[in-house]
Parts: sequence; structure tokens; C-alpha cells
Amino acid sequence: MKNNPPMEMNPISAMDFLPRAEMRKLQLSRLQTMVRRAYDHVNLFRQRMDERGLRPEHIQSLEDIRLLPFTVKNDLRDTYPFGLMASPMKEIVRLHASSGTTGKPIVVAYTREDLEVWATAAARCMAMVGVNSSDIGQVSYGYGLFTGGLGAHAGFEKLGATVIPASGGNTERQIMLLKDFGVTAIACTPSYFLHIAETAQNMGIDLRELPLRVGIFGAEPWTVEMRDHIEKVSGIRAYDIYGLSEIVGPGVGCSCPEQAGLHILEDFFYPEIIDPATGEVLPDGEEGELVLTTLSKFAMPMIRYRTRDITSLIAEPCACGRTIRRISKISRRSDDMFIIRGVNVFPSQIESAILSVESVLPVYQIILTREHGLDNVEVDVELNQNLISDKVADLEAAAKRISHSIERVLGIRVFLKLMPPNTIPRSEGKAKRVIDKRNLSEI
Ligand code: DLL
Repeated sequence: MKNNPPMEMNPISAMDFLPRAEMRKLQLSRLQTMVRRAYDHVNLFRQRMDERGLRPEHIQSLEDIRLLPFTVKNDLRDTYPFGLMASPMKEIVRLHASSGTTGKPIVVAYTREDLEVWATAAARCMAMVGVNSSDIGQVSYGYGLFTGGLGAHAGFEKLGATVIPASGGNTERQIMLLKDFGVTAIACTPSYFLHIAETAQNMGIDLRELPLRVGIFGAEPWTVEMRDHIEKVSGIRAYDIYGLSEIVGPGVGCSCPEQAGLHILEDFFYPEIIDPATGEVLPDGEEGELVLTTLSKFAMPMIRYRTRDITSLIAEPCACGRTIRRISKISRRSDDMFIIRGVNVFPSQIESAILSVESVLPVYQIILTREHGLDNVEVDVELNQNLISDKVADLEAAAKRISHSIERVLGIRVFLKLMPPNTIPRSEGKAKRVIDKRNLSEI
């Protein structure tokens, strides 16, 4: 791995180190302001508070947040497009939207001040991984209604780094830019970076020999095994940035050089972990659904937003010295899960299992089918130079190793298919790992 220069503390990061008592004080006063604002300006929120007999002034301590109603994705859909806005349109300077997989998109709005908070949040995440004004940052997240491109762009720019707004796609040109412009930091989805790394190799370019040293990867679940693989093939440090349209795009939290979870920017976003079935708040360390409250977002305050992302809060202080708390790496969403013959399966479990087999690359797809009422999992794994062989016996042995590894983790049989090179579609944004054909084949 390349040597990263020693990190100097950027003044923008000061809030990352705020003493806990001061942080809690700040969080409470911001929470009170947010609740008051949402109550006064957002009908749905006021109705729900009134139904509970709650008034903004009842929020006297941070623990009182538990009295407040949750907000869910459907609330954004039901009030489409502008129903949750707390600011008049003349104060809104940007709209983003996320299409999701089903139904209407959700729309999110920003005032000028909100954009400033978002840029600061993204910049603090980047500063956390050592990006500074000397860096050249390539943004290969898509620009548009998706928040990835413009969010990462604002972060680099706020730090004074040189930003290259490459957007996603045109992979050979991405590599030309990386090389010719001496890019030192890249922001994109981990699956797209894999595609970039693979394409670079095909072009005879070794990423390990370029100045590129840091990746700021997010927007999709990815495993520690995938991170290790990326670091190995590219020689960079692969960091994890988290965010979601409903809260802000990239910038809710990020991993630091300790790479032990993601620090949440707690002065902007208040995290809780709940039991997704009961809604009960869980103690630190226990895994559950992440719930976030925006503490500094004026156009569209989100109170106790249920993210569906599964993680846990890490209370122990981080060796990096930051006082803001961490969450564990998000490798799954509650709605990613599929149930096969009574067993709960997450795509990330399959990713970990296949990547733990030597020579296997993270180019895979999971296909769910239903035959005579029985669900089957097919895992397609692409052959690569290290696995390819003229001998059928070698291929069979490789397939067996991979399927055993998956079966050990899941406890159910899967049908493993080795695919010829370059047959599984590569991603330029969020990877589509699961193809569910069960409804189609049910009849
Ligand atoms: O993906 C915002 C973003 C852009 C984050 C670029 C990071 C980098 P959405 O399209 O609304 O927003 O999708 C949000 O993506 O609820 C998670 O399930 C997933 N996600 C985002 N970052 C991570 C991450 C953007 N680092 C949804 N690890 C979230 C795991 C992530 N999952």
C-alpha cells in the first residue's frame, strides 16, 4: 500500500473532537429548534405530535427524542413532491430526488444554508480520510438528481482540493483522467471502482503506480472482504462514506484511517439504533435499524427517519481521537434480505463467502428463482485468469470450493454457476447484485 502523508488537523474538523458534554448540549438545542420548526411548518409532523399530545416544548432532554414519532420513506412518497417542506419555495435553492426501486420517487429540498451544511459535512468526511487542498479529486459518482456527484463535488471544493467532475461512465476516459491529471483521490461506488480497476488492467495501466492514494466509496453496501480486495489491487486506502438522499447525500458519516466503523457527524445528524420489529431503542453495541434525525436541516427537517440500514452504535472512543461516535460498517439493509426456505439471506453474506475463497474476484450476481413452489438461489461467479482452466476437474473443484463457502455461511444449498469472463454486467453506479425472478416464474 502507498504511504499516505501524515494527517494534519483541518480546522473544518474541529466539531469531530468536541467534548461529549458540549456535543450533547449542542445536539439538544439543535433538536429543539428542529422539532419546533417541523411542528410549525410540516402538517404531517404536527398531526402526529398532536395525536400523541406532544408539544415541541416537551422535548427537554436528548432522551426525550424517543417520544417523537418516526418518519418513514412512505411518508415522503405519500406527500410527494413537496409535502414535507418546512420552507417556502423561494428559499429552496436545490431539489434532489431518489427513484428507489418501487413507486414514486422521493424529493428532497435544500435551502442555501442546508447546502452549506451538506458541503461542510462532505468536506469533513474527506478531511477525515486525509484529503486536503493539495489533492486532486475525481468525482465518478453520477451527477444529477442522485446526490452522490454533487455532494462529493461540494466536499472536495470546500476543502480547496482540485475537483474533476467526471461523473459516472466512460470508464476508459476515467482512467485517462486519473493518469494524466495525477488524481490522488477518487469518489465513486466501490463496485464502479472495481470496474475501473479491471478496465485499467486491461488497458495495461497499473493503478498502484499512479499517484492515486485514497478512495471515498459509498452509496451501496460492501463488505470488508471487498475493501481488502480493492486495496490489494489498487494500492490505495479504501474509505467508506455513508449518506442517504433523505438526510443529505454523501456526508452523514465516514470511516477514518483506523477503518473501524464510520464516524457519524453527530452535530448535524443524531443517530439511534432501534429494533426494526418493535421500534424500541437498543443499547450501544446491539445491531438494529439506524434512525437519523437532522439537527441542522431547514428546508426539510427529518425527525427520527428510519433508514432501513442495519448497523450498531459503537460507544468506545476511536483511536483516532475523534469524540463523535461510530456505527459499524453497513453491509446490509433490512429490505435487501430475502428468505429462502425459511432462512434469512443477505447479499453481503454471499459476497463475504465468495471473496473468502482464494482467486475469486467480486464479480458476481445472485439470481432467485421459484420452481414448483420451491425457492432456489443461483450464484453466478465470473471466471478470471486465476480460476480459468482447460481441465473440467479444476473448474468443478473451484465451483465446489465457492459453493461450500457459501453453504457454510447460509446453511442452505445454492446452485453455483461459473460464468465466462465479461458476461456479468459491470456497474457504473450502484451495483445490482440480486435478480429476483421468483414472481415471473411462479405461474
Ligand atoms: O447513496 C447517497 C450517497 C452517495 C452516499 C454517495 C455515499 C456516497 P441514496 O441513493 O438515497 O443516497 O441511497 C441511500 O444507500 O440508505 C444505504 O442503504 C446505501 N448506502 C449509502 N452509503 C452506504 C455505505 C446515496 N457507505 C442508501 N455503505 C442508504 C452501505 C450505503 N450502504
